[in-house]
Amino acid sequence: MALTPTKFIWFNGEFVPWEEAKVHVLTHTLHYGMGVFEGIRCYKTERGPAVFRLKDHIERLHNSARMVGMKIPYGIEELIEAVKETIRRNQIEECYIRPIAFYGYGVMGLNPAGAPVNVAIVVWPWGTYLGEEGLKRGVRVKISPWRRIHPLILPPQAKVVANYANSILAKVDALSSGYDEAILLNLDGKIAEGPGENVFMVKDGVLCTPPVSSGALIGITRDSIIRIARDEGIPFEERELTVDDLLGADEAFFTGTAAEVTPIREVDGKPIGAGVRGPITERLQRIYFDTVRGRNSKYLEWLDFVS
Ligand code: PPE
Repeated sequence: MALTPTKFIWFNGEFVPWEEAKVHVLTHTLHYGMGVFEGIRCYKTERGPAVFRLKDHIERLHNSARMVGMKIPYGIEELIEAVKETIRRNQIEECYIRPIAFYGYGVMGLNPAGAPVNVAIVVWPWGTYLGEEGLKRGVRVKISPWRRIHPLILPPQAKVVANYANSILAKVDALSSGYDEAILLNLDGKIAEGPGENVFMVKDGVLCTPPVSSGALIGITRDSIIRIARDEGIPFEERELTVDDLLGADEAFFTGTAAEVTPIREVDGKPIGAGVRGPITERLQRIYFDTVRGRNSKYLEWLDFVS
């Protein structure tokens, strides 16, 4: 997706002009993929820009780093403030936020010891991830020939840069086969998640999503949807799901910061339910958008107002 630059990038505690936030070609993470990142959204609300679940995202960034032995030289509170300041400096009302911690220039070879841990926070306007049309009508997905990384190989619960090589293979394969998105199965053939989204389905009024043990990231949107569904009295189960379960579902959808709540209307060319956005999906989607845009007073604690 093409980028729309903003003015300033927070880079190791300083604001630098967008064009000047550069790294050396011997940046360790560029070669070996060991880095951690987050994806966060800030929405325009009546009370000004608000970041959705900012603390949860920054905590997950720190957890991801801890899981792979990387030491982020900035604390949680410091990074929360840095994100808000980056939004203020760029005078932007609605944006995607990408904090990344990576090993910089200084050593080569696999051992990152001695390489500086660099942190950057970038914000830019980012529209719908799977298209405006996708939000309304749903997307067409392909079950990927690539399996989700197994926890014995790389940690799926951490947002590690290297994990996304797996996601890119699945995404590009799905797009080149004429689909909008992929779903990856784990090594046991159970549904894990999308390349950058968690998966939900509805069967006979029951909302289901695979457990983290199936290889899914503990999505913050996933968690928000589970909480909203519970509050709405929608029965919910976390259980292992097969492709067969999904094909037999009445409704299915993706969740993610970038993807928000996107209905899935087709899997491997077969319609899910009526092949349109289902009623429970639509209801959860509506509540989610009202929540992130500050129109739902019930979940105000999830919003971090910037100004
Ligand atoms: N699984 C994966 C693998 C994943 O990357 C994401 C977020 C999710 C699930 C959903 O998690 P959450 O955002 O906390 O609800 N993917 C990010 C990156 C997307 C990208 O293309 O870059 C995102 O949505 O920001």
